[in-house]
Amino acid sequence: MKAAPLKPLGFATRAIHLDHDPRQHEGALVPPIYLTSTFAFESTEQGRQRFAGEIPGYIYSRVGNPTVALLESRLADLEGGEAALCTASGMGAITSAIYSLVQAGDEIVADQTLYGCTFGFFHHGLARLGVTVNMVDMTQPDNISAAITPRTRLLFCESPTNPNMRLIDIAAIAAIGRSHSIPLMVDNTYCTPYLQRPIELGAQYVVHSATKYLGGHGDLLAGAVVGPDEDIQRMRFFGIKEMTGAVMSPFDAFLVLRGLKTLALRMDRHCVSAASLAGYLAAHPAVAGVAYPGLPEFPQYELARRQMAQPGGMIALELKGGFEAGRAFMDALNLCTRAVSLGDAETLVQHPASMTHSTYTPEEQAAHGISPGLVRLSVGLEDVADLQADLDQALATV
Ligand code: 3LM
Repeated sequence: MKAAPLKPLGFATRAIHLDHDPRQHEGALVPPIYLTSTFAFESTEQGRQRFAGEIPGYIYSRVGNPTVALLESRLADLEGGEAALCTASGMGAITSAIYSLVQAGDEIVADQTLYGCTFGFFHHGLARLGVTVNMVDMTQPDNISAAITPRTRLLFCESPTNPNMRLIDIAAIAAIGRSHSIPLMVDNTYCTPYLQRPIELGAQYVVHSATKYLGGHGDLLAGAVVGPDEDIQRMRFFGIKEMTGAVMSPFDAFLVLRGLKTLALRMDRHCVSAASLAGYLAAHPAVAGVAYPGLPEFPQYELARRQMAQPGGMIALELKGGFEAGRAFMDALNLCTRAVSLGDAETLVQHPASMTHSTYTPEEQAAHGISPGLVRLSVGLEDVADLQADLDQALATV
């Protein structure tokens, strides 16, 4: 299920066409959904050979399915990796991948700010299995070398980080990892391969919550891992098949394939609208601070320009009145929807300290840079004038 890059073709073209030839499917423009759990063998010997890996062919949808395989080949290609594994959710991707790479006694060095359930998995789940995760501020690459020990098996980060928009210099971190023969895994959910390609920057693995921009319509849960073929096969045949069972449904694969067709268009619009709203918010007297990588005053603006094709659709903001003002602002919004998740057509607003990052204790939030007053905005695809009007009337109430 390796990707076959159609290299001279552009990103959007490959996201729409790669590896689907209607002539092989009765002329069907849209790839069919193979909604089947199992696959018939022509003979007992053929079944044995497929199980033994002596011949290619599908066996059972927990280890492979043609609709899911098409999505895997597109995601591998778009991320510039050898192969991909699709999973039931982003957490399914992160757990299935990491269970395949570490064992009791091993260590991981991760950035200090992670999506709440990734933090929970690292801090609580892996700890129970005897795997230690050392969390450091990866915006200072020197911290990584100091945290690496002979037991370190993996470096892990998001960039931008959820929810506070810190950027990690992926190329710099990957180079440190390489000098110790330790691979880097990057959660690329916030950017998608349209805005940032960590493997081209030196990372070994990319993980995604495809629930977000890749799906793009808030109607599914899905995830993916991209990386070297050999490792992806281990994640498939051990991580998913024997550990998590976090397999993607063929129907969800169909929905993500549909989402990919408009990924480039949608990301362009998310970015333009977010840039406009970030500028508006930064100038508003009720706003204490805005973290958006496209603002010239963003502390890592230069890194954003180097590493990301565009600054993305996510904004973190803090109001002058702190937590209480943030709550009043969120409650006053009419068009923007109060909901967790991100990357949908609808603009979503949420309060990380009490929602997505409530897996951190208040003390951990303080130590990991998640401020109690932070409000997160996932800028959607609505008319930006309508969004600004909604933000404006809500800010006027605080
Ligand atoms: C959220 N995030 O609102 P799923 N990696 C990143 C993520 O943001 C997420 C995952 C992995 C949110 C979900 S919070 C209850 C809702 C950077 C999810 C996990 O398993 O597909 O949800 O992905 O920030």
